[in-house]
Amino acid sequence: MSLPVPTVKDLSSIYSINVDGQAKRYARLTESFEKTYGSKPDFIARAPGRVNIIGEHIDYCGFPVFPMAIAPDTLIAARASGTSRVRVANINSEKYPARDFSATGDVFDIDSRVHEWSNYFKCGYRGVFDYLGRKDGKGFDVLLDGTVPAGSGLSSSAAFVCATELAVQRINNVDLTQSELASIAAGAECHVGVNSGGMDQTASIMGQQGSALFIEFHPRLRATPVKFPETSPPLAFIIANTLVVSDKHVTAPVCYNLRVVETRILNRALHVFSETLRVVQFRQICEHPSGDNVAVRLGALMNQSQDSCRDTFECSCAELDELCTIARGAGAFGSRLTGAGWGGCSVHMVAADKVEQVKSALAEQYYAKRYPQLTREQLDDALFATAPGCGACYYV
Ligand code: NG1
Repeated sequence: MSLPVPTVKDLSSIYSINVDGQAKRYARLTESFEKTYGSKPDFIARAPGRVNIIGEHIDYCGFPVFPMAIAPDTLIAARASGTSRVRVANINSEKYPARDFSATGDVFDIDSRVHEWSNYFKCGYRGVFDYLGRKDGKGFDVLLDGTVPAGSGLSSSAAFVCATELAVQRINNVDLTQSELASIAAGAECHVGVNSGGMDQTASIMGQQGSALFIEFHPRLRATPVKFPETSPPLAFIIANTLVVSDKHVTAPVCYNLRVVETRILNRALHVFSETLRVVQFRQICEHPSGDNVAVRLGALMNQSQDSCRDTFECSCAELDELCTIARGAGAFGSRLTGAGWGGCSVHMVAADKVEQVKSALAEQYYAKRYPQLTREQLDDALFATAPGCGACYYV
């Protein structure tokens, strides 16, 4: 059964750490909204990024994947305006200047040749209305605040598109289910020229606190929460960003979209089938963690996935390989790229008592050498521990 998107009133049901910091962020967003548009927002729509633990470049072939939602997210503060305009602004107005569209006209026109931030808003907007077979949108004002780094493999685009869908449907008094919204969002990025699969959008909408998701696409979209095995010490995850920006939209013809068609070629297909098997094995070990060395066996599957991405699918890069080598050397059970690759982030599975040790090794051997000018804050944004977080919701 697919559920509607929940509405929450308490930030501690969204975030498990730094709830005070998030409360300040939400208050800043509400204040900026009031300054920009003259009154408070009606609600805030929230959709998270995700980290894929295993199952890379197989969602668009229809095979199952194993991601989890994370705390970094896109917030969209929104208010019905009673006009016929859709006004879209971003907290980061220098990088993402404000735009203004007709609610029934040019908001539907997406020029995929232009690299324009508001195109992702239009994808979510158009996705909902195309699905409903309507074009009669109401005017509203939105202000965005995103903390998922763009081009990092943590699905900033899916978080943006999913949060937009939530805002659009609530303003227009529509209440689609989570699986409807995930499916719509999965198809919507084709309007910006990326032939994406459905992993990111499903993880963003259906994420569950404390669980990863085993996502299947056939015979229909289904996300089954799976807990990581209880080990002693418990398992923990670290995300490390190469800081090499990999923009799928810009490089689609020679990277992402090319791989989508290349999966028909035996070379590439070997990755797809072997990776699918690893996803199934990973789930089996999580659900039936009998025998010794559970963490080592899970880690080995992640390491094999990285080898296959590097050698057979050729979507890794020197910086991702280096992060994986350093983390494994410092005690990680498994290390691999996450997301499309060619830059962006890596993910590392470690024992909870090794988190600081692995982070220090990465900080000293990668970031201090390649990016000596990074501030403490920038380093904290690039290298952080993470846990399975909850999916999209409204905050009122
Ligand atoms: P990232 O790089 O996180 O956007 C992309 C695709 C996924 C999946 C992975 C590779 C989009 C929106 N997402 O993820 O569907 O194919 O690459 O496993 O294009």
